[in-house]
Amino acid sequence: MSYLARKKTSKILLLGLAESGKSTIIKVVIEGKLPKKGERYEATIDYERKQKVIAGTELTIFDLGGQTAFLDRFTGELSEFIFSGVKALVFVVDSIKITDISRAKYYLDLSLKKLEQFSPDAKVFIFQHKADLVPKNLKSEVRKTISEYLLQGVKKDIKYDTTSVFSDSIFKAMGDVYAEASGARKTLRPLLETFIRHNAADMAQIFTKEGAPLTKVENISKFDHISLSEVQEFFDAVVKRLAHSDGESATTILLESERRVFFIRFMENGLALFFGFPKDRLREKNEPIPSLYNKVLAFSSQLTSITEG
Ligand SMILES: Nc1nc2c(ncn2[C@@H]2O[C@H](COP(=O)(O)OP(=O)(O)O)[C@@H](O)[C@H]2O)c(=O)[nH]1
Ligand SMILES: [Mg+2]
Repeated sequence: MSYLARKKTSKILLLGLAESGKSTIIKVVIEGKLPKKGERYEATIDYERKQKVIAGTELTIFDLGGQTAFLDRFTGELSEFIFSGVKALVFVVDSIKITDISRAKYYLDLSLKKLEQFSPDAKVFIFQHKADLVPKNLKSEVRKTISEYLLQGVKKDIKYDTTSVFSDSIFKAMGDVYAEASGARKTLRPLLETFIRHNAADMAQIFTKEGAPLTKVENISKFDHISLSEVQEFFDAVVKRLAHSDGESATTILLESERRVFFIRFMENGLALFFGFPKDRLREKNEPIPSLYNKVLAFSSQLTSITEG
């Protein structure tokens, strides 16, 4: 069997009206660029394809141009080509351009119909995007209004997220899409759980190197129980690493806060491992940092060999 025949591939569609934010999401989450405020808008002509390998699966992300003429082609003459073999569809809507909402709903419904026809098992996500532009006191009302409108008459189970490229919401939401489309949730999570069980980690996550989380482990990959300054340190380190990235070699970063030791390991395969160990538990277990370091390295190579298969 040839290498090509063996490689797992998977298709993700990113759809939505023009200027809803699709190309920006790709730039930030897939290409790892920092988002800029007030960037000039450049329309995507027809569609663009981006490739990304996650946990051994090659994902192809289609950024479909949002102009009416393109949308009509995607949902019309090209629909079989576009909607066949899809693992996940992400429909992006603007949180504040409420005048466009009925046109968005029209294309959402049409897309769902085509998806039902050509890829009935695909997962569907709605990103209510540019959530940073909604005033805080209106956030829940806007979410309720837009989600109820968009989901009217929809039978398919849809994951609804409010997102913005100016917070980690877009990374979380895209991480979910990756995990779903690549099957990473099933392969990575048990490994991570085993590691946690055998070691004193109380924080653990596997990210793409741009920062999209791929796993969910109860009580441990939810970062809401640690202080903001600790998370900040982590993300600063990721950003610094990206700035100096040659994209080739693996590196490990060790950070310490008052209460925890953190390891961040960037692997050659484009994933990043993140662990937090509480210092009091390390002392209890008599676990010195060099031995912890070796365990993280061993886990990393185990992960590499599994996701390259
Ligand atoms: N405030 C804000 N603006 C965004 C966000 N995402 C994208 N934009 C802006 O929205 C405009 C359209 O984005 P673009 O990605 O080109 O839209 P597309 O037509 O769907 O590909 C650009 O000016 C972006 O800078 C976001 O999360 N918040
Ligand atoms: Mg675009």
